[in-house]
Amino acid sequence: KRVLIFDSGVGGLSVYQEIYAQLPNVQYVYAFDDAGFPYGELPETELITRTMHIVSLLVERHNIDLVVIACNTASTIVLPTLRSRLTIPVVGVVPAIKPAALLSERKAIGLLATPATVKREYTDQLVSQFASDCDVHRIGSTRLVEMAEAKLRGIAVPMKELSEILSPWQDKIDSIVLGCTHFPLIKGEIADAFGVPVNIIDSGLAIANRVKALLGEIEVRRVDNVVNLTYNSAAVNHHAALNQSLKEMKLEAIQSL
Ligand code: DGN
Repeated sequence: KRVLIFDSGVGGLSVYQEIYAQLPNVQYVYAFDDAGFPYGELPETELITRTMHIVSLLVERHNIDLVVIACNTASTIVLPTLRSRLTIPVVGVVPAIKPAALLSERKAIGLLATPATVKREYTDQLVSQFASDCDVHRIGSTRLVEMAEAKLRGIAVPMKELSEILSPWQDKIDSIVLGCTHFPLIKGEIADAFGVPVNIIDSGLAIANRVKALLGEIEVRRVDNVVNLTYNSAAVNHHAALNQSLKEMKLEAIQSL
């Protein structure tokens, strides 16, 4: 069985790791649109067009059985269109507002995501459906996405800057939702920068469980070699540190579309 995992950058690797931990024998194609990065700042129409184009092309080219849109920014807007266009299951990643609201004792949670995700109507719906009894504070930050990207290229997270970004939440919340797939990659740094104990919740495990359940229902089509690739990745190809990080995650071959 073949699973395509797609994001604008390396964020989807946090989701890939969770899925791989549960399903090590599945073949994975990891693709990221580094030419369109960062998605958190793209107009919605462009985001939809890019995602549709890249995902449809890769599904066909690599005989994909299931797609994971490992990006909250894209999932909160393209899933209906993508599902109507593709015949295979499409799993999306959206902010884990519901578990956070259930876990929060103070009924005060913080949503950390991209500038686009914090403003999405879909996010408002999640909040009113699952966290109507909570104060929900939102921070939309592209800097954090850049920090996660840089970390995988061997650059340490600037802790002072991270603390400043999180400082409006000091004493206000007891749970943080990582509503961007890049952020689990810097979860430890986020916890340290926050300074006081806080629940940190992401969607990775729930997504892995969903993929596992769906794959059980899919008939095996064929088995051959593992293919991994990146989209439009000229810059990435030359990045030794990132290549090393990918290698540690058992993603070896990198090629451009
Ligand atoms: N990793 C993506 C997400 O979960 O929203 C967004 C990253 C980006 O392109 N800004």
